[in-house]
Amino acid sequence: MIMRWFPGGDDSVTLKQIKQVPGVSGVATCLPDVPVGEVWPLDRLIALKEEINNAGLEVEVIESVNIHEEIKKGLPTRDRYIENYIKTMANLAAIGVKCLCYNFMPVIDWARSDLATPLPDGSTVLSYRHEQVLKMNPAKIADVMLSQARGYSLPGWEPERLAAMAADIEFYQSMTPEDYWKNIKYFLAAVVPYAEKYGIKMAIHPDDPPWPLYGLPKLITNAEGIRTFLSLYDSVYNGLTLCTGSLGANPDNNLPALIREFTAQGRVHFAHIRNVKHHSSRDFDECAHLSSCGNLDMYAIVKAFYDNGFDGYIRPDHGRMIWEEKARPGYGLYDRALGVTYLLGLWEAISKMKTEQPEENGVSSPQ
Ligand code: DNO
Repeated sequence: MIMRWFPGGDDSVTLKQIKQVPGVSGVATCLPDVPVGEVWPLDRLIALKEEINNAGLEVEVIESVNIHEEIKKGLPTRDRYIENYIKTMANLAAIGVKCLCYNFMPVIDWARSDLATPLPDGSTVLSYRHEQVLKMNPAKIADVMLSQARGYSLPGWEPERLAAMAADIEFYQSMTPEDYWKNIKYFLAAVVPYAEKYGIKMAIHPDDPPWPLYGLPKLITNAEGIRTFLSLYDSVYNGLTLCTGSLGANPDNNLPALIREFTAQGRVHFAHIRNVKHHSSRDFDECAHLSSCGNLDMYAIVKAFYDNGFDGYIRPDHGRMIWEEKARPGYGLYDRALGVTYLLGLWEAISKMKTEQPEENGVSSPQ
């Protein structure tokens, strides 16, 4: 069990606080200030590892090394960025990283219409209203998201990405899904052999939200898309970040079935586990992790991971903002810590039911 953490003073949550959340052994982290496409310097990674290890935590997971738009667009200039990506992977391997979370979403990483929607209990959450998002142009969404970020960097909404947003969206209008798959395949063919060499499990994050937006190709949105993706390069090192909140935003996705299928294949290396509350098939609020707070059955979800031998990393995903906390939206300490405890509680109960049932039956027999 790990938690996401941003270095360099770009997080309200400290490593010391994370260390005190029972059951958490490490963090998923990144170097948010290195421009997308540049090599992550080894000396900075060594210092980052030292800082995290000194706090008694591990750093085996990176979230994310983002992919330069020219790779996603399939431009001839992509090879330079792919080379840099591989150099970054070598540096990550040098500090012992074992799992690399990334995404292949065109232009926009995750999108929400509001980052502080109040719930009846007075907490606030990230939310998505499809009609509102369609009415806003992407620059407006960027304004909304950045103005609500409380001064923290927003992963996936880096300034250099925003500057080119309108032109990039225009570029993709004529790109077919087939072309986009080809661009993904080209990237995997170049990078996965190095992932194998360096012992780093690649873990793609699904598209969020998992449906088409602004005419952009959205391919990693359901079981079928994931099957196609995995078939592009058949290696255990070409795997998934299975984000229940992203895939679960679409009520058509059967999360436990999807988790069973890909976990049993050994292709899930990182699990982002959170609940969502549907308001329609295209409108949702993020909510507390408990099954009773949203539409996903968290017991069935954790059980699907457990039953299929999941041995990767888990992190709670976005939490609500509670108890007057002022933090990066989705990434406060309190609600994510509650999420950790809940998920570990489910895991313990499920594992004990499996391993202790026969014995317990004997012991508790009235005869
Ligand atoms: C949002 C995150 C995403 C995720 C990336 C992975 O909070 O879930 O930004 O980290 O898509 O590359």
